[in-house]
Amino acid sequence: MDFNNVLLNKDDGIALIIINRPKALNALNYETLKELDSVLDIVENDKEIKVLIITGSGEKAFVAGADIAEMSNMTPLEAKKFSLYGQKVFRKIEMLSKPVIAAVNGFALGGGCELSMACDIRIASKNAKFGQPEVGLGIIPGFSGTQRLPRLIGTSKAKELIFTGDMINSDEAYKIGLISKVVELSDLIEEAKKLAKKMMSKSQIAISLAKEAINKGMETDLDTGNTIEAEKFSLCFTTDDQKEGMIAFSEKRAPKFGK
Ligand code: CO8
Repeated sequence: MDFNNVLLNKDDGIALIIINRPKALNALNYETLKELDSVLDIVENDKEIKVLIITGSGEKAFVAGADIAEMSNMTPLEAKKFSLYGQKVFRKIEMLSKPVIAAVNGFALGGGCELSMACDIRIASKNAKFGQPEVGLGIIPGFSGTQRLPRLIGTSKAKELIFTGDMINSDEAYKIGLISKVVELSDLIEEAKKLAKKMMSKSQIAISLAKEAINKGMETDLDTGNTIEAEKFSLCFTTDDQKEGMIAFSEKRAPKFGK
């Protein structure tokens, strides 16, 4: 399938999605969101793909937000539909059965910051900038930024960022726990792939179950979260990976998962 604004590369079990509208700093218009939606289905259904990396094209932007030109004349109903659609696509990323790494290579603003937050892990280049500048446009974050940012960094800092529209650099983003690593731009994709490969040496089923337990647990109370964890834990014992992992340990050899 050919897409206008999204590229999909696949190599050695790792899929790389590149948001590719460099002239608009990779801003998300409706077409790009739709393409991302379709590409995510391809990634989900491709058994060879174990880990997904999402980045932006060029050296300036990851994604500079939702497309302001496209939004400027929306009716309230159209705005609601656009917001709900973006939320749905980002939720698909969050619920993907495979781990997703955001490799943030520049501006991650508004919808771009929200896209990165839907990913499981964020690493960023030194030139990256994060922010939710929507209040400066007379709107609020609409692709789950009001929901995920406070969950990730706490309400005080999230409100400060959303109410001021301030941009922060990757060192600051690292300090507040929004991202887990800062690297040179030239090393960004290699670093993301290194992380992906480390995960690929482990049990993919176990990672997928851990992802579900974490995601669902973060959305509920501790007791319900613990029940979810116990269920997923028990499910591990129905898999060949659990047997292989434990036998390999006792035989003092590396496990061979996914047989
Ligand atoms: N939408 C559309 N076009 C954009 C966007 C954007 N978000 N960001 C940049 N562009 C375009 C510019 O218009 C410009 O196009 P042109 O060359 O045709 O004039 C081109 O990209 C290059 O941008 P600049 O010349 O502005 O580059 P600078 O280096 O001077 O500045 C910035 C870079 C600081 C990133 C600047 O472009 C900027 O502030 N961009 C907008 C950032 C922003 O406000 N993002 C939030 C948008 S709102 C949002 O994301 C809400 C999400 C939820 C939506 C819910 C639906 C209702």
